[in-house]
Amino acid sequence: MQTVILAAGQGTRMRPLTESIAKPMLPVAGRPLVSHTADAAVDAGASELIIVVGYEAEDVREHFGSEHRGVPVTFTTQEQQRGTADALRAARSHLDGPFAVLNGDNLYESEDLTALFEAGPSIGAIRVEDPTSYGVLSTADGRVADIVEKPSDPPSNLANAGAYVFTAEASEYLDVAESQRGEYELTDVVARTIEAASVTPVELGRWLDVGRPWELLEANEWKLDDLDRSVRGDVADSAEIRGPVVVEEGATVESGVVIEGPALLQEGATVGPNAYVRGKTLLGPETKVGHGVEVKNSILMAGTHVPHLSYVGDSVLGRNVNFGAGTNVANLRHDDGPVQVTVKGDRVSTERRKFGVIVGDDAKTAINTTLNAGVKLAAGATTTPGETVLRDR
Ligand code: TTP
Repeated sequence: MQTVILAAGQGTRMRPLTESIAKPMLPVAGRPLVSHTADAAVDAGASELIIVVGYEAEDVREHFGSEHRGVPVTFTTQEQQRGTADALRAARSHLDGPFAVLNGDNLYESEDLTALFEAGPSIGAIRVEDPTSYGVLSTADGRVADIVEKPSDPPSNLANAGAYVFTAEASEYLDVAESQRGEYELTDVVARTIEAASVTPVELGRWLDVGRPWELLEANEWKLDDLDRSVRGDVADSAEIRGPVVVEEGATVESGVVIEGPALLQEGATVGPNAYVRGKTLLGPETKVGHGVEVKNSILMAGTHVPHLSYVGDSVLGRNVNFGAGTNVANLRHDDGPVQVTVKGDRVSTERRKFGVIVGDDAKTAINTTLNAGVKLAAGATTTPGETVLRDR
């Protein structure tokens, strides 16, 4: 089945990490987020991947080239990011039968997509405790009757998981009216499909929508769990590697280091001497974790250095970040409440007891900087020696 992957969005809720990179290209367990989405589609039997690109498109094109694991890849461009139905319109001329649509920033299990593809026309749904912030499916006689956006009185616990199989005719329904928030929405195309055809709800076992920075951390936690131990880099005799740790060729682990898996050290990463890397950590290409540094449950993107005497917990550090000696991250509130982050001007709960900081590309902290839980540093931001950063900058 032809599978359209929507990957054109600007990822504004993910700022500053998406300042100069498309959200689907952010690293999850060492590979772009969207490559995990594409894997699940290929494993479920996609015959062609049609990837809609727009914002920072070049990296996406370059990453995939003309095929993904033997399946042909076609690119199409959405010139302006005017909504998900508009994105699908950019793919219309390539469609020639029933087709699947996936969000390029969502993680799926391949078994779930297999079931979705087999049941088409179909909608993937995830069972959630509180569906009031989702599109919620109402069903009748085992078919989808309606999808209600953010209902105060939800008709079910089945939330729309942004995975669909459409009928061939649905490509004629894409010229929907502009929604109240000024976008052309895929849910309006879904509504017309539900009216015209019998659409099956398919409950997914696991799903993650990666919209905000802590969800990138969750994605990394999920996909690092799938790693098998493999140590091909240069590891000092006195270093201890515990559990499912991948040390890629070209990565270096120096003396006195302890690494507890799951963890992935990519090519050119250097750890130690005397450093402690704890579970669910991704150290991207050419990263450095130096002497007396502890890193836990974090993503360090390519070229980022934390060279001396620091603690980094539950955090996402963009590309080419440098932490001055003694920079420490708070990742727990003393009232034990969930850490909050400002997303597009609103304070939002991460629903995580432990969450550290989000740091944009090229930011640099001075020595002995303290970063409070939930703080965001913009791309290129700096701090002064001994500074305590309590608010975003
Ligand atoms: P969203 O997550 O709603 O949008 P976004 O990715 O731009 O992020 P933000 O809201 O933080 O700005 O989009 C869902 C999926 O659809 C996602 O994979 C991106 C894709 N998309 C497009 O391809 N084109 C668009 O115009 C929009 C709005 C989204």
